[in-house]
Amino acid sequence: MAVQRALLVCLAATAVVFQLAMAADHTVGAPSGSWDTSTDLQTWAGSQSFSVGDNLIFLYTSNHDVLEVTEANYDSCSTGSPTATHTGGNTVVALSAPGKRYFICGTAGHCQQGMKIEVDTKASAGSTPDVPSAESPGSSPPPPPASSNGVSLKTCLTVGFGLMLMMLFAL
Ligand SMILES: [Cu+2]
Repeated sequence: MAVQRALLVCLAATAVVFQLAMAADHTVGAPSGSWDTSTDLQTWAGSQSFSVGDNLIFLYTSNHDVLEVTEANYDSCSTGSPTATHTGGNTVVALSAPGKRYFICGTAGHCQQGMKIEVDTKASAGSTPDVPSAESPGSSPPPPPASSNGVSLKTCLTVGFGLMLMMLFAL
């Protein structure tokens, strides 16, 4: 019936909002290190699980920078033709798509000393791109639901969040 369907749509919309709010920030090298030559950055990167929607945060001093490079230039520590260059000590890279990305420091010798990370971003846990869906192919959240029923999105999210809390307590 219509009310149940509206509740389900509200729950789904809330789940999307909740998932966006859950996006994680990964500060490179943290908590014990940073984007520098003394941190074991490969071990750090291997300890992380990166998901679409997460952010990669580089904090570094002025003798470093952040170059995004191709896999070949990552392997060879070639700083000549980066696909992106970041400076300034506080660089936030949005991991907006699944796949591998490669970052090295452009200061002479630093990549060879280990200032390089490979980041393998997975599709976010809640998204199942292969499942046929009535929604549009884009990654846009569901349309504001139930407006025809006179229910606002805010009410919908409130109800959806309440339902999620009830489900949590029921476990
Ligand atoms: Cu460096």
